[in-house]
Amino acid sequence: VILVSDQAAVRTLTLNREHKLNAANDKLLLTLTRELERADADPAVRVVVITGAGRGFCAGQDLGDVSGRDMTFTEHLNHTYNPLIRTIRGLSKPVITAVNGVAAGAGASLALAGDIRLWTRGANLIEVFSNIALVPDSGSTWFLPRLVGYHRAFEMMALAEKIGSDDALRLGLCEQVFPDESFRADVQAYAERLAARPANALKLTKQALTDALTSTLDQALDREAELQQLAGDHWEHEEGVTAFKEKRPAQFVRE
Ligand code: LHQ
Repeated sequence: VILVSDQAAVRTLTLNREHKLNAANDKLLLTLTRELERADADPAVRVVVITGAGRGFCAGQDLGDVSGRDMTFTEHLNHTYNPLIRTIRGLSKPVITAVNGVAAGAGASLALAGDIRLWTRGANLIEVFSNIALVPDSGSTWFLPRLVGYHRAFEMMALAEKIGSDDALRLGLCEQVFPDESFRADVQAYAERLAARPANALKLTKQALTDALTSTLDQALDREAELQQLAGDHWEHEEGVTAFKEKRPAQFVRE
């Protein structure tokens, strides 16, 4: 259900249930979470890409796989989706969601959960939950109002209309849009560019920004002062300053 491939320092995890637009079942969600943890622990990996096989990114919960299940909705979320989203947001390495096609329901939440969101021109996102009279889950209620504000988030959730890549870029739901034809290569090139950046500084930046999303300015200033010490004590910082003085590119990747 998850294809794992490495190229340069980039690990790509591909959701692989193409026939259902990569709709998620428990096995897919638990395997993806485990693979993210493995990537985090692997020193050869500096960036993780999550993408989908075929023409879809992820159509959310597999609706053919919910009837007769022995878990409540709450238990199901706590068992599968919530650990996945927590793992992405807590990963010490940048996670790119490479949205290659439709991202619906919990698949839309997954698309939004990346640190960097790269879309194909033809991709779209639907907060589809209200079509089946459910509440947006897997972090959508947290991510979306922070990106577009309460009112637009409510409208997207209430009407479940498709948001195309032009609107996604304008609304801040993605960082870059690439042509469909060259998408995989463009994502890989972008990921390698990110992989060359100082990994420790990026890890601490992710922590600082994540904490700041739910903190006061005072708390953010304290947190910056604390994390800056960790960044400043790391060899990456010395390398950056030395490279600047020597007028050469910094080398943040050490074998
Ligand atoms: C699918 C699915 C799918 C199964 C397409 N399941 N087969 C919920 C419940 C419980 C606990 C936890 O959390 C959640 C969270 C959620 O994610 S709720 C939201 C669940 N997702 C949906 O409601 C989305 C349903 N799908 C759609 O609305 C459309 O398929 C979209 C808009 C995603 C794509 O539309 P099209 O591009 O027109 O493709 P399609 O509808 O023709 O789908 C292609 C195939 O994929 C088709 O199968 P078939 O055998 O006819 O070719 C679909 O049945 C299948 N598929 N999504 N979620």
